[in-house]
Amino acid sequence: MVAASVSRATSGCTTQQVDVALVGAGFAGLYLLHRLRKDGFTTVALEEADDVGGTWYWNRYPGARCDIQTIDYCYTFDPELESAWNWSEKYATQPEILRYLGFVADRYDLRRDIRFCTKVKAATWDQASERWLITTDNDAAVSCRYYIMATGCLSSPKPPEIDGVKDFEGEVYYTGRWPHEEVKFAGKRVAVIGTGSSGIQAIPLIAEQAAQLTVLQRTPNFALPAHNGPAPADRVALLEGDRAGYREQARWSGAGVPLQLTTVFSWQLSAAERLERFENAWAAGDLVCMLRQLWADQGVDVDGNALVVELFRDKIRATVRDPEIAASLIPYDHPFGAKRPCLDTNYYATFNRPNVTLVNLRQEPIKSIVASGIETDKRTLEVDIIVFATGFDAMTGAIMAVHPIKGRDGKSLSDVWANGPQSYLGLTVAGFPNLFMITGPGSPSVLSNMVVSIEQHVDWAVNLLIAMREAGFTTFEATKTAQHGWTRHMADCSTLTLHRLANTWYTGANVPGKAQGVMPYTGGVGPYRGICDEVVSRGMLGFRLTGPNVAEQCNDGEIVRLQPDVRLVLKKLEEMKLAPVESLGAQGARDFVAELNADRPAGRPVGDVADGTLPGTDGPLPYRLYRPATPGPHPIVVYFHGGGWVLGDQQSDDPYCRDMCRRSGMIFVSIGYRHAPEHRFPTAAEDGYAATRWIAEHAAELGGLPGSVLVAGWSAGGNIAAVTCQLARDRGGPHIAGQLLVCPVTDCTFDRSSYNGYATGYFLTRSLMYWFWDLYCSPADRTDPRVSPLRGKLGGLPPAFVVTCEFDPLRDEGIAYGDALAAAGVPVEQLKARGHIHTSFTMVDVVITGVSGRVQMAEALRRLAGLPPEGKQVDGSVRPARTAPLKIAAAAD
Ligand code: N01
Repeated sequence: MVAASVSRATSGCTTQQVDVALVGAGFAGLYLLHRLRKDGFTTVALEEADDVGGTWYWNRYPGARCDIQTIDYCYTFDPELESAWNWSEKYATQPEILRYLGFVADRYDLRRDIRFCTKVKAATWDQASERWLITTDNDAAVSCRYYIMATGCLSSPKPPEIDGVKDFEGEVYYTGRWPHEEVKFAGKRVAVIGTGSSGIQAIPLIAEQAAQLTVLQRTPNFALPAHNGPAPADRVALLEGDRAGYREQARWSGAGVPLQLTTVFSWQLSAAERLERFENAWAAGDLVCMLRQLWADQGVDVDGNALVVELFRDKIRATVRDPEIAASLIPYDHPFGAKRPCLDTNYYATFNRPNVTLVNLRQEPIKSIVASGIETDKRTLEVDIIVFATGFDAMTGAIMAVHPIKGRDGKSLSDVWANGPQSYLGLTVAGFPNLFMITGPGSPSVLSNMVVSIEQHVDWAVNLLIAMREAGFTTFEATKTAQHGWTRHMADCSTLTLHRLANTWYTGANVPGKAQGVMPYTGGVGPYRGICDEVVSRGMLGFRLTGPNVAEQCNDGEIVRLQPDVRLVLKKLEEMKLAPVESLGAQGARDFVAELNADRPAGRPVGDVADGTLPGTDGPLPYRLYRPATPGPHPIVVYFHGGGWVLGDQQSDDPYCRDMCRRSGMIFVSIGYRHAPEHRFPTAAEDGYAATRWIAEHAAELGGLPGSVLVAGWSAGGNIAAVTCQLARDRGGPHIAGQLLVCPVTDCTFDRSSYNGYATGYFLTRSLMYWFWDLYCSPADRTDPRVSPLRGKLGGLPPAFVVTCEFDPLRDEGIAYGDALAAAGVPVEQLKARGHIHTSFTMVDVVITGVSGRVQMAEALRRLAGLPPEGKQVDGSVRPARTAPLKIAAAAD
């Protein structure tokens, strides 16, 4: 290890010289200091407080506890440390956690490198020396090669934004800066402002002591009982049975706790089964369990979430005796989990106490604090003590608001982040070389078990520093391309969850004037870890590395270009190491697809599903009809499934047909056209045309609007839909009002760039397409427009909506068809789906990011059918708004 040294800076002050300076001595700072010292870096930690603990040093308010079970909320880097410490409770109190952190500091002799009572005043990058200069309010400045912010996500309390606090003559306390001395509430009239996690933990205990407690609530929150006590025996047994396995599972989980996500959807469960699941989670007293184990759609779909919300409301009504107070405590404005839910002990029951009053600030806002108490616009509440539990300037507050950080060319981080934080991996920022943030904005951080995320960040950052040292590099910096890509990936991830639907500190909405956007990474702890590892395995993708005696290295690029859920699907498939479909033979491939379909999530309910047959050219063809729940008659969409003219049947795109039927409000009739190799070209095309004609002629009998139909299809089905339009035009009908072509096959040329660029690795492969073509169509027939519609005459065809996916071999021929239709004067809209693959839109409820594409497809079908947009009646009036319990669903629509 290189000893830290002290030098004279130009100003004449002594400057401490170290390899690494870090700020903060909480969970992150302590582990960082330990790792850096162990790996031979001279290090100093700067800490404003007079002892270790970070958030657990400052948040000493009554009732403060962790809300992730303590056996999970602790360090795991050293098995000996794990066996040297025993937690006394399922959720440890603040004093116990603080003792633990003190114990860790002593065990690894960390205090000697921590400068306590030292606040950083400024951090400035000096390009010439390639070092950071850190000035402090206490003693020497620090010159370091690397600067690491381990300042926590919730450590900068937000001002209460209420006038007159200074005029108050009583005592004022802030939960985030609680005094070390005991606060005596006995006999006092106390007001608590704020009902987030801090307020909800403190209120029951203050109520037990105070003469009178007034709770001032602006927004009600979801809270579930902690049921504290000893750690649950089953969890302990799991941990003790295989400690390493348990910890590893947490590291690769969604939230940093080894709990499996449920795969059952709400519509697969009866109301009684849903209630049972909810009651089990309620009894478990575990936030992660309640957030992830009820049903698979609870965190991604507003309707699935509304079912949880309703069960919460019942619990509150059952606990709080006064129905008016209960009504005020019921959350109404956000999906469950979109805002951080709370873990409580007797919170709701506290409002049954005679000495507790709830003031609903939505009905009587605070005007100001006055000498005797709090003035609302209805009255003055006279109190002796005011407790502000009003929260934090989260995620960015402690990084940019606390002290100026100036990077390359003197640019300040506050300016760079003026419109919201941008980072690469939530760890680094372009323009700020050699700066790390531990659990910064852009990483899973507050959406995870913080300790698991902290350990991952610390290990990743220190491992990079070691690798750089070995290779002779002295600076690292994220590139703008990489950072831009990460910002886009963050936005893609946030469309997967419901966080964007709530005004919370996750989005910066709690701080007036703060730029808004979902700040934590919502893609999950395990996927995030995988991405960080991939950055390394791809040669530090997105980083520029320099050193005095080595050539600069920069593998520029974006680490994730696929949609997040598509990426996970592909990873899963890769892990399954499946044989290529084309190697299975036609029947083997059909069996395989049937097996895959049997495992997929069930499709959503629609009004009615009916199977039938219709007369084809050589005998009956089966079909499946999906009818909306709304009263008919409805326009009919004739649908052709995908499967390369070889695989699938009228049921094989069942979830897609159900989804589109629900979203468009139209009847979908999926056709069981005949397949190759038994029935080669042009059977599928001719079956498609015959079925369309018959359905158009029998529309009224099927419950449809007579006159015309629409056609739609995916992949080879898109090919049949396109061909059907050409045949209908040339053979005198039926009238087709519009065509929806999703990733269609349109041509027999295989040399377009997408065929080559995405030949393998994106589900549909080039060799599978070759196989399909060979089975369906001889080379001599391939230029026939009945299989290569791009080569046909395109004028006079129905208006089209053409969907293509970025990572699909068929992308370019789909775009070519859309362009050619437009050139021929056909009205065309194209949806080019970024980050998607060939199967994205039919993997309903697996590829959640496909929703917006399907919404656009449904809207397009309605336009093509001459229907008003969803939500508007035919007469132009808007459908009545949904009633209160479905408010969330309405917001998400
Ligand atoms: O802060 P919050 P917190 N006038 O922002 C209200 C973690 N934590 O300290 O929702 C009136 O959640 C505000 O109202 P509104 C945990 O991650 C963990 O409680 O903005 N009211 C809200 O009710 C948590 O989520 C534990 O309308 C005002 C409250 O104050 C995070 O820290 C324990 C107001 C603030 O709630 C933050 O929790 C504690 C105003 N001017 C905290 N300004 C554990 O158990 C704000 N409010 C581990």
